[in-house]
Amino acid sequence: MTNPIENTISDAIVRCFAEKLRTNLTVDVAIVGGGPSALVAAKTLADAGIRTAIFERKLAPGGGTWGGGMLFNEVVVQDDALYILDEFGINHKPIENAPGYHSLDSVEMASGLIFGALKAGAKIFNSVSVEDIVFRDEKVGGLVINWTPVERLGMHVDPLTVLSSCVLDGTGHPSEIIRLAVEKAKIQLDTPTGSILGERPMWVDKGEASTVENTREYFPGLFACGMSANNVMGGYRMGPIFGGMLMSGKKVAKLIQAKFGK
Ligand code: 48F
Repeated sequence: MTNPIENTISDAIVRCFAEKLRTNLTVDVAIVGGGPSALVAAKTLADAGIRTAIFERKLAPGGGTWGGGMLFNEVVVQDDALYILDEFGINHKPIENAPGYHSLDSVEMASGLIFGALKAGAKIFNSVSVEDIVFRDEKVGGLVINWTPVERLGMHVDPLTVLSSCVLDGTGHPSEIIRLAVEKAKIQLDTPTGSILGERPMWVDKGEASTVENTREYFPGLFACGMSANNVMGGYRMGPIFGGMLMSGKKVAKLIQAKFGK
């Protein structure tokens, strides 16, 4: 009997997904969270030939990009970061009364960053939550993952693991992975207290600058970018301006590339 189409579709989906996950159970860089900084990092790393996978809790990657400012779906980017939007082919226009600043459609930015990262060869696993890290011989060695619905429903289901040479925390404001590393692996971070300093309130230009400054390796093999990095180092928040996030993604990718000699 020939296989009915219903079955062929299901078979293809199961086989293709299993192959995608299986070939990404060991990667060079495992990124947690698919916000703007992580997506820029993923494209830059993949362009350099570094095997990169993003694990994103939500169904739609893009993090805090989609909603613009208070659901007005426009965001702002500064001159310095325009070249990154151009690399992704994302449109922008100057703001008349604010020299050096540009506005763009937040939906185009989110979808453009996702598409660019995928096209460069990074893989994205959505609806996957990272619930722990692999920590062997005092080294961060990968991620512990589970389906988001399992996490949300509190189901008692054991996770799977992904091994990687580097882990990048792109989880935004809560710095979830660095927090896990501090609380469960008891690691000393490369910060003044050895722990997470915590985000400070809004101060736009300071926050933008500190997001890039605070983007770095906090423990061998464990990096943070975007708002996660800012939270770890006690930087200021900045709201719907995204140049710092994009430049943070570029910076962390370059730091990781240097580790791989690429
Ligand atoms: O917060 P988020 O957008 O990351 P970002 O690159 O950008 C911050 C800005 O969007 C905005 C801002 C700009 O001025 O302040 O907030 O720092 O995205 C973080 C992503 O990580 C996912 C989360 O669902 C979101 O999409 N995430 C967080 N924790 C986990 C996770 C986890 N444990 N496992 C998987 N994904």
